[in-house]
Amino acid sequence: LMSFYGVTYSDPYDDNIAFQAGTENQPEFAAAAKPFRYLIYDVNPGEGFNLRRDVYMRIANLVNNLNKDEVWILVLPAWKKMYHWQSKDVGEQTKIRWSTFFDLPSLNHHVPVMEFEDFLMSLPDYSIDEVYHLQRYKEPWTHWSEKMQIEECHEWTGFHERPNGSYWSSFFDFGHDMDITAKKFNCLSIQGHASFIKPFLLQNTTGRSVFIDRAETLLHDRFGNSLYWQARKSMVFAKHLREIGDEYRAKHLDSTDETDKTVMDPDWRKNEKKAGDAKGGPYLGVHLRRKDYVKAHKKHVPSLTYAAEQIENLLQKYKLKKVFVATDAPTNEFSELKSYLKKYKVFRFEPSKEIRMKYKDGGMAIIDQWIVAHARYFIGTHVSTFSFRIQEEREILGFDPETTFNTLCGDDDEECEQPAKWKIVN
Ligand code: GFB
Repeated sequence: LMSFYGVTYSDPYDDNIAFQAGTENQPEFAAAAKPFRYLIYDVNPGEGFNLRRDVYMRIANLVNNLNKDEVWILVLPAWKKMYHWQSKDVGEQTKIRWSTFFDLPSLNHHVPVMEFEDFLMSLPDYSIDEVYHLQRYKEPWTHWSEKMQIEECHEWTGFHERPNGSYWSSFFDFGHDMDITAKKFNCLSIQGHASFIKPFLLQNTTGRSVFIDRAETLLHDRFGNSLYWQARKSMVFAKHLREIGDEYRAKHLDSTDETDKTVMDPDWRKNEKKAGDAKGGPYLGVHLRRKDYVKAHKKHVPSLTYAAEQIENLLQKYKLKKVFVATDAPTNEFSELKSYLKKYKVFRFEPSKEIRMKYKDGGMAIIDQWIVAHARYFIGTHVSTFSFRIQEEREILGFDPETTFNTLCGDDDEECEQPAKWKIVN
């Protein structure tokens, strides 16, 4: 038996090791004398950083729900190189801990979480009990209903059966230098909300550690309700990244939390801002998504000249002299944009090599999001999840939705549909 926070857990394996490894992240959740279990998940390799943040919320709320019946710990999928993380001079982008990007104690206020690496260290012979690779049903649905069934695998899974019957996979790249396997592997066809899988996990699985692959297949239980926002609020950015962003705001944008009215309690559970509480710094914030979007979303992504025109209109409307641009644009495109806005001060976060080495492309994305989220007025890019996460951040900070849910228009897009206003529910 072991106990923490006054709760006693029976312990068939030695979990003390696990919790020593993640000492700052001990679960605060109560359930008497039950062995706890681990839910590990992964997402389709093709998905980007900001969709992955959305999948975290779905799984966190599944784990939140599971914890009403049993103690489950959410094992955080280590970050590895993605298509968009293209910097070659920042060292290897692999096996990155969540604490590089997010504040673990804050996540832990919502559900018990643990880094994959720490979980591994606690795992007897690096063997995960059960893996379910989620997949869509082959036949298209005419009438949507929730359903699930173990079926043959329809697609490549990345899991390979060994002669001894165990399954090998790369497990967030750790499997390349450690022999990590699963005892049991199945493909599970599923169509449903995240918590639809709860009875299956409670009744049909017996392993202590259960791995759900392609977790993006599961839908949000309830999009936009209070639990959704609790999960979102718990994803507080790591302090070291917020500090870099705050320093930049103060130095270049005359922006501090006191003057902008964006002072937040360090405990997210105490923040219940109302729309309009935040004023924002004296600058316009733009998320200008370029690279693959220029071609992939031709109709909705403006040319640089038209982007500059829209930016200038907003600067005049809001009587601002400075604009901060979060963008994945190459240097020449950014210089071109600047050349169209000579009357104004145009900023972009330009990190030192040291900072880039330390926090990689993911960290730079977060610093950009943090700075741009504090602007007096924000305008983003059509259907970019990068822009969506900024909009949510501004809802949490207490901005008026009118200053948040805006997107740039494409050159020939007369309709220029604006994003839905997903307002915070505290
Ligand atoms: O986050 P993400 O999935 O957003 O992908 P989308 C964009 C990635 O590009 C980020 C970089 O994770 C960053 O690495 N990036 C984009 C930026 N904008 C910025 C920026 O302003 N600042 C910095 N520092 N980095 C998805 C794609 O992109 O769109 C999917 O991931 C797919 O593959 C989908 O193409 C349609 O939602 O914009």
